[in-house]
Amino acid sequence: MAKNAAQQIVLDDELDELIDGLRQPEMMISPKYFYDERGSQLFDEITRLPEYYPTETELGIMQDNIDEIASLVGRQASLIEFGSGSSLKTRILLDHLDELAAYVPVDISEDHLLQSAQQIREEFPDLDVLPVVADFTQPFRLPTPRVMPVRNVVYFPGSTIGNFTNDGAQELLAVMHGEAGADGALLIGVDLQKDPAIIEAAYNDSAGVTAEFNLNMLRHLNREFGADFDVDAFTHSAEYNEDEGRIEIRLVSEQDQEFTVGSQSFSIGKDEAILTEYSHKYTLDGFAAMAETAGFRVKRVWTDAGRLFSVQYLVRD
Ligand code: SAH
Ligand code: AVI
Repeated sequence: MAKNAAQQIVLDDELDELIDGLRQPEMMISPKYFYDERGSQLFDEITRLPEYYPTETELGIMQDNIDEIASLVGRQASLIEFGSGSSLKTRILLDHLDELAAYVPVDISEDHLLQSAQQIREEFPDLDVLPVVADFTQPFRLPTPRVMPVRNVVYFPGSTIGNFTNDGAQELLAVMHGEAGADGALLIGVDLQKDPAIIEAAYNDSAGVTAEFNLNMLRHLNREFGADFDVDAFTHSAEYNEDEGRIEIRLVSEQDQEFTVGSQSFSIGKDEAILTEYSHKYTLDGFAAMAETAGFRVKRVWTDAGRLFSVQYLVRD
């Protein structure tokens, strides 16, 4: 389909950002490029893997504590979800929240978002579902619900916050602080530090789905940005960096090779890598300090018995 002028400007800006990342001392590509339609499907597959503990654990925490969560959110809130994907955990909220004013799922993966929103509309016919296709790291406009909300509650599950550097996470929390407004809140999933073996297994699954998810980014860039990556000449790597408390995901080049993105050429040597994702794991104190810098106070933390994951309710100071 032909791009309109506004879409072309976004693509040109993204191309500049991609090229800038590949010119860094360590080549890097933003994890937002994982999510074309196939990438969103692969992520859904990841959530069902036996090694990938975050989704099942977060779902359990939500189910165990939904009455308290619902009473904190209160009635007639507008629920604004950042990086909503398939809105899996959201259904627990939609089933229990009182007279929700609107559900606003925000995601960069357009087709996947619109399909998920349509499914939610069918399951919850009385709900005002207002999907927004946007990169939430850039300014975007929120739609106005039919009914005036009592408060805005931003929902950010999955520990997607961990995919940002600490500075990036703080900036994003500050944006959410703004979206929440005076009486609003942030309900957020935050993955916790634990035995590195458990974490490394989650990102090196035996079925190879995470490897496929990582490599699919190159297919996405080949299709959307005229890149010419040889996908078969890269392999997946995921290692836990204990000092930084994060998984670092890379695409490692199997040979000396060249590739182009847009009109720019790049060389990469055998065993050199492109960084594609961080996934930070937090301590409760470390996350609270970061949230406070963005103007939030941690009102309530729920965890599972093994303290693998947390769901937190943050209010504005
Ligand atoms: N919230 C879901 C999905 C998490 S996967 C869950 O907890 O299971 C991360 C989601 O964030 C994907 O759907 C992806 O498309 C979206 N995403 C990643 N970076 C984004 C960005 N910069 N702007 C908007 N959406 C983004
Ligand atoms: C979306 N995000 C929180 C996932 C994570 O665990 O960091 C993305 C992911 N990457 C590899 N596996 C899952």
